[in-house]
Amino acid sequence: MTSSVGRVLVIVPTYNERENLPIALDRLATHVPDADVLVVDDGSPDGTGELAEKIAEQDGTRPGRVHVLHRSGKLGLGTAYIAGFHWALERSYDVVVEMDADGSHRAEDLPRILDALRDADLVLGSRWVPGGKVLNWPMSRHILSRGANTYTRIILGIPLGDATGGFRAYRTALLRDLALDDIASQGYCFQVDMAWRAVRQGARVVEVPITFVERELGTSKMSRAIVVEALFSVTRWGIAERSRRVAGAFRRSAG
Ligand SMILES: Nc1nc2c(ncn2[C@@H]2O[C@H](COP(=O)(O)OP(=O)(O)OP(=O)(O)O)[C@@H](O)[C@H]2O)c(=O)[nH]1
Ligand SMILES: [Mg+2]
Repeated sequence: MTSSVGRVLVIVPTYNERENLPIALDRLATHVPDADVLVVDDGSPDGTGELAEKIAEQDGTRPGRVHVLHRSGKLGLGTAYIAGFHWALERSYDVVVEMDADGSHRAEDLPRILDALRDADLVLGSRWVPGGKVLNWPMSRHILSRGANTYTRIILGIPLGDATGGFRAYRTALLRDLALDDIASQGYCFQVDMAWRAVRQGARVVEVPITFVERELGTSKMSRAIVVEALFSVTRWGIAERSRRVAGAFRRSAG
């Protein structure tokens, strides 16, 4: 439960991850035994939520390690994380980690991410910094992810290699400062939105290289709608930011 950065909660959102969840929870127990885990399941038709309950009850590693939050149906990744953030804040965790259940985010990379949080408020597990890797992706996914991150970096003017990635750790003190209930973004857009809010808040954001492994079991929930949402929102935020800067420059030269 406690590490050098304090009490850690790993939030694992799930929708139909029955085959993957037990493996992910085992790997977390091996590599970060002190971290608690909150599975946020959206009424998965394949019974992931019930399986998570069973694991939470029978987990022999440490009583109270695994918790489960059930929601009524598929309400989206962004709101699953926001519900998990509130759960963590109500229980006074010091650190919250976002992690997929599908094996793409490796628990063995988490100790390095948590170490980096000693001098940061937000640590991004990054595929697109030196040392970062992606295994088993077709060229089309490489192009999409790298293109999305280059576009985000240019249009928002933020120096981040991987603002769309979903393996990251926040100090809960930072989460308390971000207006969580204003966030409507989902999918990739949710990740960019959170990073962008953190940067504007003046938070210390650090990137640590990770090895991202494409899922082997279950099915992806990524959709064209998620990519289109991200493209539109990032463009809108970029235009709003530029307008703010231009208006600021005018005010300064007039005053
Ligand atoms: N609770 C909840 N979890 C979700 C929802 N959508 C996706 N997830 C989970 O979020 C994590 C990431 O989803 P993926 O389907 O792997 O999406 P992705 O990683 O963007 O796409 P791939 O790279 O194709 O795997 C997985 O653990 C999913 O089960 C949702 O609406 N609610
Ligand atoms: Mg995935």
